[in-house]
Amino acid sequence: MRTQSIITLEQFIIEKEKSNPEATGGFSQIIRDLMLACRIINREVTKAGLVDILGSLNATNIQGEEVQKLDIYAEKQLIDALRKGGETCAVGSEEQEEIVFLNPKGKYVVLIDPLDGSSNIDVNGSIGTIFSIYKRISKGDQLLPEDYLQKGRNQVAAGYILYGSSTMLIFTTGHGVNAFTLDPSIGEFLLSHSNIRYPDRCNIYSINEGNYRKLFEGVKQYLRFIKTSNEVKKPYSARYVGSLVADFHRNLLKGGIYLYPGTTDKPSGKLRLLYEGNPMAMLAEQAGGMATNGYMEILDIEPTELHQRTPLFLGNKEEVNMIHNFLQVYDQISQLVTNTIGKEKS
Ligand code: P6P
Repeated sequence: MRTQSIITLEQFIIEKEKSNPEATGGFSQIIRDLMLACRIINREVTKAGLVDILGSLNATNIQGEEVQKLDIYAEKQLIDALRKGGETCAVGSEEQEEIVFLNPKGKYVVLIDPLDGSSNIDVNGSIGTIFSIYKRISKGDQLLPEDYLQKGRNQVAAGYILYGSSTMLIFTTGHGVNAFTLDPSIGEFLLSHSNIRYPDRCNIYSINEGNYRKLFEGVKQYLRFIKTSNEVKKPYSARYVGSLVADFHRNLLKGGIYLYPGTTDKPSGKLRLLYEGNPMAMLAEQAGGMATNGYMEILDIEPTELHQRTPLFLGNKEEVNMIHNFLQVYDQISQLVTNTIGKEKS
């Protein structure tokens, strides 16, 4: 897992570019653009407690969530860097209701969650930037919905920057998952974990159990099973930071499952498909894991809206399949009950 020789992100990108005969350097430029922005974001995140960058703008974003100043700052850095880099046609962002058109000559479309987990900002919790990169499909000067409403299976790359006890970039281009840790003394991201794979066993479950009463029965029964069944030889640990990037990263390295299911009041759940579900699903699959909405793989969902939500089950493949079994059994039971009641009433 840990590499011996020092390899910088720049060296890694150049090597990958050389090994790809079709590479034009455009994709490499986008990674450089994103990393420039994330270095600047990291600088502000590390001093957020000192500078009056905290506190909300007393504004809410289109999700109806209170916007922290750092959200806006992060998004501006990312969009400015992608615009200057010249390779990005358009950016979709959690903070922007519409797609942001940058350059008709750009060959790529980038979807971002500029600062995921922002409710952790003013409590000094880990937060992250999530990105998802597609090749543009249409050829004309006009961007078309087909360019940014693509299935996650079409992603050319996906990743996140975790602003935690250290600052790390984790990303994949479809050939495994690699992690680069920022060495602040030289300002370089150094390859620190090669070809990350989920451990065989799922040791951790991550869910906001405050939503328990609104969960569907299949998820409730899964949680009861892992917490109380004698069939479970080694107890799970419950870990939930409230930041998808932090919870995903820990579960990837230690073996775990992240659940943000649909609920009785919000059947589509909370998380966004295009800039949370899809990038994390690509990483999970590339690391030998699995990501579904409880019934189908996230990467096969055909998007219809920029900010559409999806239930998310993300982590060890066997654990996700176990959850599917609980969902299927209890969906059948509830259907049976509904049919029986229907017959009795008729
Ligand atoms: P809750 C952050 O707002 C986020 O999108 C994810 O990063 C995180 O896992 C989840 O929502 C937390 O949501 O409802 O548990 O606070």
